[in-house]
Amino acid sequence: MTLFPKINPYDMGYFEQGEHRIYYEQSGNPQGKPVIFLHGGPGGGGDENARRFFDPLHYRIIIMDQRGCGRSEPLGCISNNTTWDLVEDTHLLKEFLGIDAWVVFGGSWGSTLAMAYAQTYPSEITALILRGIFMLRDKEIQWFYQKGASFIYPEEWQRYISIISENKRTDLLGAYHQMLHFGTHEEKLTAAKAWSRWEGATSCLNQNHDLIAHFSEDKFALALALIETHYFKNKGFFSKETQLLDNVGKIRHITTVIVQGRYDIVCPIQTAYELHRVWPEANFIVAKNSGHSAFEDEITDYLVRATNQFLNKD
Ligand code: STX
Repeated sequence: MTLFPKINPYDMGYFEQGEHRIYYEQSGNPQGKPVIFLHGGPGGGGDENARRFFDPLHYRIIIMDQRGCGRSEPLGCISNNTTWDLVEDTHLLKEFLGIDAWVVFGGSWGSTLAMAYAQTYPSEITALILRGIFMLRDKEIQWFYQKGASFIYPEEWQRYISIISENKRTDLLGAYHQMLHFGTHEEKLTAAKAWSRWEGATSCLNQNHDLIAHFSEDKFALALALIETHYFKNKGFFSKETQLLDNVGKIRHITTVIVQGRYDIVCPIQTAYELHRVWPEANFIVAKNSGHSAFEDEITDYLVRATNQFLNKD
């Protein structure tokens, strides 16, 4: 299975929450089965390819750009921007659209948010499709931003650390956070591009130059880097780092597919495996020739199979 053809939304709009204007769109079939796409990062935003995981004849496809990113405004705004704000936005959007319950589809940070939302509002969800599991625990942040992934992409790592002075490299997240949130405009932009490139360069098993270029665009890089460092510095605003694992009991009855790349360098399979161990009811699929991205051919195939499969059940 491959992505569905490009389509345009039949409805686009904004809803306001305090200083935030949050973008949403609907495409596909207005009478179809509702699905919400939760994008990654946090701070990655949605784009036109997000629509393409769902059969537009049978799905009502809803995409929301989370606070501060994508087409939402103000871009990069981190005030009143926490996991729990995004959970409420997701819930409010569902109410606003007059939907009782929907399929929730999320990869990477989108999987984190999907689980946080599901554990808060389990009755609002008909099925879950999760990819590249991320639970924002210290060891996951350390692996990707401090030591681990560095051993696999040493040349990209060199670029990532090069903008941080040597005496600050024992805490790269802290140093980036400082530059991004308290630096000059120029420092912010330099830091944002280096931060974002690191993620773009490590997301696919075969380096994807279009993706790296996209991650390096000023606006995209700024939103991603500002919001990610804000969330990671605050440990995802979870009360305890095992919060999502500890609360699997609230969602284990929901039909769930987990798709995980064996060679995911951004969100290593260890995390998905730990989730699977406490949630054996979920269908755990390992894509054995893939990295992190939803656009890895094999991962796209499993994801589209899952969205098709859920059209036949209710
Ligand atoms: N961030 C993982 C994540 O959620 C640590 C993610 N990785 N890339 C993305 O999200 C985008 C492609 C959405 C930017």
